[in-house]
Amino acid sequence: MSTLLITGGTVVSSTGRTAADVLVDDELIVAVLAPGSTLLGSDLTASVDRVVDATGKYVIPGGIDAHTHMQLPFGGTEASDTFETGTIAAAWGGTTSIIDFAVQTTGQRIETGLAAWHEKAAGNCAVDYGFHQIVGGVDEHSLKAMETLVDEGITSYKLFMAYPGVFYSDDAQILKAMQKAAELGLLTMMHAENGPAIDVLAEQLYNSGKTTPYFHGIARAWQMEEEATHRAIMLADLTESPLYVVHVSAKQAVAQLAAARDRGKNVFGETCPQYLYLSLEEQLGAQGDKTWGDFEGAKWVCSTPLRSREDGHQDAMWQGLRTNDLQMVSTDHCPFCMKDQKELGKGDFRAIPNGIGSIEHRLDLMYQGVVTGEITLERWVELTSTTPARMFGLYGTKGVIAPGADADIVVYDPHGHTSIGMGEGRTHHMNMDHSAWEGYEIDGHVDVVVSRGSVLVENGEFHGRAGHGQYLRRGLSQYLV
Ligand code: DUC
Ligand code: ZN
Ligand code: ZN
Repeated sequence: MSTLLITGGTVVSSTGRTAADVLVDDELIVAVLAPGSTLLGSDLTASVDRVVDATGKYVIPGGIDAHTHMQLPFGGTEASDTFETGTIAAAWGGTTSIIDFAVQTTGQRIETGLAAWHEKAAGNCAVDYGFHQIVGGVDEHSLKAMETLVDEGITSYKLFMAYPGVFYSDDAQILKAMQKAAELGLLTMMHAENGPAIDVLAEQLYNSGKTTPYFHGIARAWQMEEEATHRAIMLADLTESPLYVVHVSAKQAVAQLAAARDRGKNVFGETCPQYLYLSLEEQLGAQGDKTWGDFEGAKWVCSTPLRSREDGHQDAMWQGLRTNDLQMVSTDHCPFCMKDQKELGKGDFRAIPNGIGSIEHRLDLMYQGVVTGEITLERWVELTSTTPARMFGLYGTKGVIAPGADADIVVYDPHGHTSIGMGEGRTHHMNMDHSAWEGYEIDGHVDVVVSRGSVLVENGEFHGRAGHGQYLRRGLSQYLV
């Protein structure tokens, strides 16, 4: 048991900011005190085990990244961050909880896939972790197995309208799964892209000699995302199943979500930093790197794809975050190295493993949106911590600085600076041979990171350990109307 006092900072929540000291006892926040309060003694700093001076800094609830893929077998290889390396990188960036996707591949039992995911994560995480369940084969067995998920602390599951032959579900399967989810109170998460049509377009492009990463973005056209988003919404409406659409990148898909929300539906959307900052033209079409030439764009091959800046998709994502037509920002952290991994798709963009690594930079990249006036300070906290906690049944324990909550706290310095990337003086701890964010400069800095009362990062040093992170048994969503 030890006590920790964070003094002199500005505590920021989703609803406001206030000068306050935060007292931590063992793993929990036990008091949020007015500065100078003598309620618990005239000099609390002398009676606690440790003091963190947060003068001039923000004190925020630890980040929750609700969309990660550690060690995901995908695209003929495996995502390059282990639960250990990925959660250490998360901690560096102020993320103290992740929700990863346990995988049931087609033909496998859900129980087997879930057990394998527990095995990969247990004892290896530096921050707390929970799971969503990917249902990669909707059949009698998996529909039955869904009945056990809530007891396992898994209250959300993901279906794919893309990737035929891998994770894909057809409409009949989606309908059946949503009916079951509605009965059980599970939140349906959807990868909303029309996979069969995309595969045809991709093949046509490839056959006409259009083989570079840029054409990944052309094949996965916005119409494919809008159509699938609309279809998912209609199926969710019919089955009265709450719906959460992951990695939204097309402005037309946001419009579909907004229309459903205007009708009062439990329909939600997440976007990711890559869809706010990066584009089809600048990244997927990149030719700047001497080593990779026009294959450099492979660094940014992910699905849904980066979209055209000319068409205004990035602006629409920021706007959706402001209007709450999009409720959250997760990373879809799914890192692959260029060497031996992305390289698999040299000469054929269809074989490039899909994914970008960003788990370390989400808080910083979103804080830059505060600096540039895209979102407020409070919205920053809401998008990166409070809503993820509410959406996925963790609120009260996570997502808030209040007595009784886990002491997951970040001291963020608005006068600090962060240079992202692999170069000298820059920051990158993910297990990748490149950064998708090389050269990004942030007008702020993650100074101190506390997870359940343990200081993981301080003074530019990592003090955490693999195994500190505990499995999070989640409750039902606390965000539904
Ligand atoms: N999209 C990605 O970019 N990677 C993992 C899976 C997905 O849907
Ligand atoms: Zn997806
Ligand atoms: Zn994903």
